[in-house]
Amino acid sequence: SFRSSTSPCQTSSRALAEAMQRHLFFSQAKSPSLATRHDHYRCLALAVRDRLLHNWVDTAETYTQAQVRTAVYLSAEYLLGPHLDNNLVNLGLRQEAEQACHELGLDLEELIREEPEPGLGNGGLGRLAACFQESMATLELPAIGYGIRYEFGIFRQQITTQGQQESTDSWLAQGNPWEVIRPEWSYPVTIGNHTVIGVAYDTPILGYGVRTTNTLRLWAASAPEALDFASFNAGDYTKAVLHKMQSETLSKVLYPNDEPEQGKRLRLSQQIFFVSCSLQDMFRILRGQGLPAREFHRKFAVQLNDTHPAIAVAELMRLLLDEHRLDWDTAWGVTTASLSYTNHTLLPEALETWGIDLFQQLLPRQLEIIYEINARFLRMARIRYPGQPDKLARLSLIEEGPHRKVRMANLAVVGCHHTNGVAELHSELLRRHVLADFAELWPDRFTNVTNGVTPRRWMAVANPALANLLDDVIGSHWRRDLTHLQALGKHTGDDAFLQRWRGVRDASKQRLVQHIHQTQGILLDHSSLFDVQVKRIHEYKRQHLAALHVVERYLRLRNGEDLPPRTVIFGGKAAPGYAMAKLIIRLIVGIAEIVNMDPAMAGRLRVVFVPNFSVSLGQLIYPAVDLSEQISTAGKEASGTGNMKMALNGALTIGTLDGANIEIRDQVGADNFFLFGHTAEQIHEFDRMGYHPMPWIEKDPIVREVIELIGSGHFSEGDRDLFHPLLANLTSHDPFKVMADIGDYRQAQNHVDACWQDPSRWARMSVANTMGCGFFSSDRSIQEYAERIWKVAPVPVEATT
Ligand code: 26Q
Repeated sequence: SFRSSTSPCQTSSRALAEAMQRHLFFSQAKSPSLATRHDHYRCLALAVRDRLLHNWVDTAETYTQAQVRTAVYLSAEYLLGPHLDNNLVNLGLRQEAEQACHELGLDLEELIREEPEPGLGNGGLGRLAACFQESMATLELPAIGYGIRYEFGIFRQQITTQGQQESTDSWLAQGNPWEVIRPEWSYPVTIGNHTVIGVAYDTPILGYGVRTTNTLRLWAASAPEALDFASFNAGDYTKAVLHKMQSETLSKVLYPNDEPEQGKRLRLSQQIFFVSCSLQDMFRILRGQGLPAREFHRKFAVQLNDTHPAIAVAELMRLLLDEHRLDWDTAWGVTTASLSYTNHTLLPEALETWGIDLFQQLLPRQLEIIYEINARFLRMARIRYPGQPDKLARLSLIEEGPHRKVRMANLAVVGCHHTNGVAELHSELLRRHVLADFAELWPDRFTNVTNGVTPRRWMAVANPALANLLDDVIGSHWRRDLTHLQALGKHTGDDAFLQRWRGVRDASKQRLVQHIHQTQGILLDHSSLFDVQVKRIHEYKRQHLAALHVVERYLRLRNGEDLPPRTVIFGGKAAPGYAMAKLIIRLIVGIAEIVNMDPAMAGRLRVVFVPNFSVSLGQLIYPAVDLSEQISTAGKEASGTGNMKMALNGALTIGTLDGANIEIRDQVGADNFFLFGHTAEQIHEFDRMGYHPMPWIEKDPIVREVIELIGSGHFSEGDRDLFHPLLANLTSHDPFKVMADIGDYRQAQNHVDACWQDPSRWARMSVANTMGCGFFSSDRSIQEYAERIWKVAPVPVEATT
């Protein structure tokens, strides 16, 4: 049968090549002479898909038969990145695919680059969700991820002299071989006086070296009726299709902001849309197992990825009360026993709220339920805190005032059994500041789970040369248990090993040099220090601090100082409505233009802004980083995960005591980390006492010169006004305290230069970074969630089909 012909044991390069040829005819309907590179990519993708279907079907069958407790991840974003290479690695088919392509006269790497990446996320939060899916599968945990199948993902970024230009990301334009539509699983969601239908699209999530293949189920919005026939028959064709268009708008596009915008009706609609579909699907699964609604919490542990799905608290209550007829107390017990919440931010302005009016319009029944939850909660709190109306006002799910609002974080904490932060410092600050009143009320609900990243994508796929070296030196177990990296400790004194290490790193840098040369026409020197900051552009991440330092190096070099050659690489998207972030991009581009043109900078300093930073570009860039810039104002970056990806691949970090930087420094050793800057506590103290940049500037002649040069129009074709808003901010009220940290940053950078001058010392520090990063596997994070929060255990998948 066709099944035995694709069973794993018969998978060989020959069979894979034949399968590709079959798909060219039967799926692409083409002869070889007409086939495009994209056709060949699709043929390989489909051939690989054929080979994972057994595992996928067996996994679903195993979970159904065993009636297992299941982890459910609810996230509005999944920044998956391309599937092909990752799936080949996780299936153990990478070499066969290379050979098969070779036999067909194709280049595997070229085909891998053909895949448009599903950019269904903004940055860290979305990428974390993707790493977590892969780790849950690798750990053989029964799990489902639910989200939205955005037709357009995060916008494509082009960089011109004008700065960032956005265009739409049509990732589905050429079809998607990795998804399966499930029209039989679709659910109605009523929003205001409209009902839309959510249709399931499933994507397989492969564990590494195991049969487990979990499902990521994304909802696409469709209209209950394609046409309003009354309008159609009356000749009003526009009106006839209006409702269909309005419905489909729901899953049309990802919001490109990584902070909430006020009152966007469509965004709230997206949230209830995917949350309601997901919960209805869970009840369908529950029913399929013959379990009653009141057992929901026994079957499912549901993790809320930030407050974007926090409406689940009210929607689950609504379904239990109205559809499944449970009484309030039972329903509340089920809800709070099912849900748990991860917070990803410390910026108070980034806490999500929704105006009562909008809520009332779109979700009147859910609002009624929120009022009832709040009334019962405050009744309890009033007994605990008699005569403390201020405290009760802070705890309330409703923000009072002229425009009353629902506070989604408060709703999440009240409706969940656990709330966690994503790094030690972040969790501590949640308990002490952002959610202090709740932490006092329910100390046991608060916990930390430090983020992690998957070593499969971020080492095995992104850095195969390093993976090979590790296999030779410490064996291959690190892919499943990253703590094995500790074993590198025995080799730090081995010169032959250090030579190979440097060879691997140099090859990665050359690969990046080639890419930047081909795409931007800039030729970089791979032997220079690669100093990299890639992440969303945000004032709190302080790309402008790094930019000011570049200008300082430019001045010092022009003054004849001898500094070791550096290549400074920036990348990242700015939210389209975030003017200051866009101005920071213009500053970097302006600096790059002047520096790269100046003959005096040749061989000493280069500045590059890599456009359209993405998962694929991350895979290319992270292995090539010598110096990882993690320079956020202390107390502002919840965790960071790019910091982990770079250190894991052998970069040294220059960083503040913020987010997971602190834990990275603890793990790799303070001697192998370039620390600078004020602590979160000191920054907090600035805010309490009043922060004034001028005294810092007055005692720092270099920074004055830098600011004057930028203000003179040197980097803006003589335009003295362009950067004024940025400079005015830095010199007056700057909430991110750039001037307070820039002196210490300079000293740390000088120390970087000194260490770089000693290549074997740098190599040993690099090894120490990789070696110490075993803790930052997302497998470890997921194990903590599974054991401490979800109480979900592994279930190995049997071959059943
Ligand atoms: C909310 C409402 C309306 C529109 C947009 C949003 C929105 C969307 C995305 C708000 C926030 C985000 C993304 C936040 C994010 O990526 N946070 C990062 O999460 C990482 C994973 O935990 C951390 O490592 C980073 O420190 C944190 O910034």
